[in-house]
Amino acid sequence: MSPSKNSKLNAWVEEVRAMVQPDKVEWCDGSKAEYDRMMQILLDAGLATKLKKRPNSFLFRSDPSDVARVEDRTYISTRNKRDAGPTNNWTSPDELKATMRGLYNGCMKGRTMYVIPFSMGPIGSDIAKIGVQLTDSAYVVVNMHIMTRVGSKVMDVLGANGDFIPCLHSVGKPLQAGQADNGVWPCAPIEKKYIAHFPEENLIWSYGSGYGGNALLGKKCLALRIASAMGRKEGWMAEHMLILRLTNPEGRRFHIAAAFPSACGKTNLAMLQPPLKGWKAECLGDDIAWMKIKADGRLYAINPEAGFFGVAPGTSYKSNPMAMDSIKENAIFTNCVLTDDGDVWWEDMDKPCDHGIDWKGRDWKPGKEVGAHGNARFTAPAKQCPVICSDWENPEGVPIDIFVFGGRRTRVMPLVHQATSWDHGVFMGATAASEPTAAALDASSALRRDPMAMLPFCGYNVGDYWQHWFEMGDRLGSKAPAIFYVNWFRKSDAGKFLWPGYGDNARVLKWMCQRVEGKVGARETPLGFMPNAEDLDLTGLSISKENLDEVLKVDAAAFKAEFGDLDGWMAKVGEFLPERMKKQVTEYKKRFGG
Ligand code: OXD
Ligand code: MN
Repeated sequence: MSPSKNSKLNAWVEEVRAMVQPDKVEWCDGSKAEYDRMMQILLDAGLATKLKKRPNSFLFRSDPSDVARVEDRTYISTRNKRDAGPTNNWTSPDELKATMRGLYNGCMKGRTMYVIPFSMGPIGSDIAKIGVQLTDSAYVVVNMHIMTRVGSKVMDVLGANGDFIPCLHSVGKPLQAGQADNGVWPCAPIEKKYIAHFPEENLIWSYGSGYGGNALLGKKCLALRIASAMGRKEGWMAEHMLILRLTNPEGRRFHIAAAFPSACGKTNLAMLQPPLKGWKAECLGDDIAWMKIKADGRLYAINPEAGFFGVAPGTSYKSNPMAMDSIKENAIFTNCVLTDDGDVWWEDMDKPCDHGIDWKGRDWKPGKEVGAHGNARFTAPAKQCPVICSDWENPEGVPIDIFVFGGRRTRVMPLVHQATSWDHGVFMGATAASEPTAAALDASSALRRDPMAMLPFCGYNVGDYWQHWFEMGDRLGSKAPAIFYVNWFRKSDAGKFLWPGYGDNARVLKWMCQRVEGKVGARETPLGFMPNAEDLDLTGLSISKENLDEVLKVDAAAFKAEFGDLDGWMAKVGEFLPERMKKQVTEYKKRFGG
């Protein structure tokens, strides 16, 4: 029996039930008892292992074919192809729905269909949105419990007539009578996986994967792809950004929202602890920011998520002690090593591991093959982070002072530069780039452009997205956040990092805050404003003058050599390129004298 009085919800659940034909339907209430019951189901199915060393924590191993987001199988399905734009896969809604209906037909046989009502954002906040996910995966239910706000309170807000975003998900592996998963991660083969978004009707259909962003539909699907398209229509922004509060010794607070592509240390920056006397940093979110202009004309951000779904390899007490402390208990691990004493391990954790079971379930010793998959993950409640900000659930959000963009570049791009205007900042975000691999030292190799770190997440035409950014700037006027671009990853010719990174990145953030206050110097360069060495607080840091000069240098010839790559990127957006972006490109080249 449905506990919901919402007729739209009840009708949709019934329509899906008739199509997917589950053995039963269960409505989730988000309680601890429910979480424990789901975990027991997963333990009984041989999919979860309880960790002896971490209270209430569990390890999962996925199928080796189901380990990451599947960008090639991800669609933005709009009536007109132009509305998905040049950076998204597109198929018409009629065609995609017909294909997917064929797959969904009877796909939950032998399984339970769970109905998960969830809120992205503090329940009842005027920036928050309600979603309802239907899924046949208990693994998804427990992860959604951590990553979103699930349960009865959401149903109260939804009431009889409230609106919600329907999110349909199936692992695509029906069971025959008497068949069980028996320790085998259920999913469908790659050519049957579809992660489909219908932004014109705020609808998500996902089929065939049980992993991360493909399956936890509140995150990338709802909070970025669908929300970005809603934000454009409704005049707000959904961005792939961490949110951080820095407080200076005088007690002034600065809120920073920063966008980096995956694997650029976003979670590390979100939880950074400054080595600077009197400065304090608190985390509000590590992946997504929803931002709205409020009555005072400023841009306010909330973190729509309730947990962290972080990349495990590389996370250590050295790189991110606050993340390590966040996952001491009540955490879910996926595709990590199981150690002999019943804990988890991954590459570049602080202490070595000499024996265990690897992510594929095989006996493992360090050697040629890694023990944890490169995209192994932890799921942990945000409230367990020791430096979570007291305002992280404030329904009003926090006023953003600073936007930061960046990418991973071993060459050319200096440590930091500041936009001279909003439009210039939009250009910086739009042209953000990483080198395709750490080894790509060849100047001719193409850059991977990742505009505002939204390449895989923008739910509409990227040209329209940039226009939306320009228009938000017009509305914000003098109250717009200052915009900066950083690169923590410069290396010497010998392959050594030139800048220490991690907590020392706070020195760069301090310069940004002081720029906002008008308290620190800068020099004007063709890239924008940049610090002189003496403008950065380097107290207690040992960095050679040579390295410092190198990371603060603008190598005009190297930038000019990349004009062709820039033109290629702009040509990709082609006819959809806003006039204001064309103007930025022209001005940028002119500043370099080219
Ligand atoms: C993520 C990603 O998982 O950006 O956050 O890929
Ligand atoms: Mn992300």
